[in-house]
Amino acid sequence: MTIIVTGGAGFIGSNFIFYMLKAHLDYRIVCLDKLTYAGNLSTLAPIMGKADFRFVRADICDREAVDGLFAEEKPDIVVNFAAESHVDRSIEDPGIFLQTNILGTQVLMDTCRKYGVKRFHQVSTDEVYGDLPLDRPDMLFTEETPIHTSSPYSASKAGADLLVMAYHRTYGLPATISRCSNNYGPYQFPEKLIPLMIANALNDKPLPVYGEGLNVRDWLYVEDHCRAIDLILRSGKVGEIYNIGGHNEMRNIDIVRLICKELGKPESLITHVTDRKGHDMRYAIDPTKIHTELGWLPEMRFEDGIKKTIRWYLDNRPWWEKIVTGEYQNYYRKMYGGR
Ligand code: NAD
Ligand code: TDX
Repeated sequence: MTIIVTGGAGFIGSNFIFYMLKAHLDYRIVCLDKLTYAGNLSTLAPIMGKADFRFVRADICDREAVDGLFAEEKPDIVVNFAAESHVDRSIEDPGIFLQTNILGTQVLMDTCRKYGVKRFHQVSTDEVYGDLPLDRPDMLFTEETPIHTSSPYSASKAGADLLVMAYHRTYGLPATISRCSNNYGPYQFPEKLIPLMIANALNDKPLPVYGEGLNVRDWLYVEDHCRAIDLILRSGKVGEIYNIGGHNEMRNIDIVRLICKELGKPESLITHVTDRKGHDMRYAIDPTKIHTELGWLPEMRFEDGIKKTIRWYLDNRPWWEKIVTGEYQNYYRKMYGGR
């Protein structure tokens, strides 16, 4: 079994590769990644040179490179994690989001058709459903919730999802889609809420909470997400969409306070800054379908997962310090300077 994993040098993709190599000793994984600012080859260092793993640097939008790799590897399955993934960056510069997230997905699917790939899995997000009101805890996103996007990022992911379903219906592409809630865990790039707050707190820097910090996200430990995708690949039905989430809604401000507490840092580091444009209020996934049809349930409790994640950032300082002392400083100044 050969699986091409795109975007495998990023946060969830790398965790997925580690998970799959451990769970299936007879699988071969080929990682295709462009190594944008978010891709990090050092993450994959422990498996580089292993017989069941290969890394190839390429852009999913590069038809020739993608075709060449498929011709060589004849993959059974393609799992597409490759994406521009940060909402704030999409607000600053949407173009690359449309390019990679939509057109890159098209290139992958065209190539899957050409080589008769048995499964194309698109890793999507709950953000395609838009947001939910804070005062309606009974409302959750199901697979039937209409697409209703807020940011260029979520619109680009929704565009890709629509294209995947169109390729399935028109060409019979054996495709599946998963839409997961916010992930946290090791190897997450410190532009996202949890690792950014951990890194800033450890450096005694201000903790920039957008607006009042009352926005709610539904957090899932990254390994639970990886296990769900593995299950969809093995038992999911083609043409189907599966929501993934663990009923773990938290307000941003409460997450930041918890990080302060765990690290023994004062809450006076918390600084309320100008809100994100078009900021989604609340995400909450109804995972009934994947639970009843595939038997998936999250295994990591948030109380344990957040401690484990903080411990990982404490134990792996060189991994994120190399990032935050580089080009990231320009990004940080641009996004947060005078905000
Ligand atoms: P990430 O930004 O950490 O990693 C993205 C990876 O894709 C990087 O390694 C980058 O180099 C690579 N990449 C970007 N453009 C590429 C291109 N044109 N060709 C090849 N590789 C390219 O992202 P992540 O948080 O790991 O998210 C992975 C996927 O999961 C994305 O599709 C995202 O939309 C989705 N998702 C993320 C979350 C979350 O909470 N992080 C939740 C739900 C869904
Ligand atoms: O500095 C910050 N301050 C802050 O208050 C940052 C970076 C974020 N926030 C807020 C904005 C959100 O309400 O925290 C919340 C989480 O923000 P992000 O980590 O940027 O995640 P989000 O916008 O929710 O999107 C994430 O989940 C869905 C991923 O980045 C997406 O790739 C995924 O699809």
